[in-house]
Amino acid sequence: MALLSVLHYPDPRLRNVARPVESIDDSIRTIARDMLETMYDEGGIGLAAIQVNIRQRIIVIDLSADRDQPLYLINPEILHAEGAEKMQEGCLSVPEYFDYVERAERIGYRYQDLNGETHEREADGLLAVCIQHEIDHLDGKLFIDYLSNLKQQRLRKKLEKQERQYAQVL
Ligand code: GNR
Ligand code: NI
Repeated sequence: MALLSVLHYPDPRLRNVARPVESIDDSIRTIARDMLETMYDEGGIGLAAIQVNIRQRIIVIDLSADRDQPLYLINPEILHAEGAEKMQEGCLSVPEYFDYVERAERIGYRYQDLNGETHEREADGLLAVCIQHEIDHLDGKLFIDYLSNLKQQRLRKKLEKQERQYAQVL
């Protein structure tokens, strides 16, 4: 097992689009387990491969308090989406920033598990929001893309300044 390093906005690599996983083999299972370990280490509830600079359609999620109910979603797709709700979101790639985003309230989704079996499921609440947030990452999108231009500009300036200060102390 290994910890991976998480890219931070405005890193342009977060804009890459991930390609479908063609064969779910040991190398994919290793990536998925390393992603889960990284997500637990960083205290997140989800992580998409693009965030660790891997351009493949792999997502891990765990909403449980005990951090013992991992979901591995390979090649996830939204089949249908209904309703709308606003929820406060955060992102491991946008540290220390939280804001409200409107997303579909209920979704149907399809994915493959680590054995290559295909599943179709329904989700609502936080799981539905999280799956939409993670699939956006695989398409090079971030939750802050939904905010006003003014908010995005302020945030970019703040994080660029933080990165500069961090670079100085290294
Ligand atoms: O840890 C996370 N929390 C979260 C809260 C509300 C909506 C989405 C998320 S996902 C985020 C982890 C992350 O950045 N995944 O890409
Ligand atoms: Ni995120």
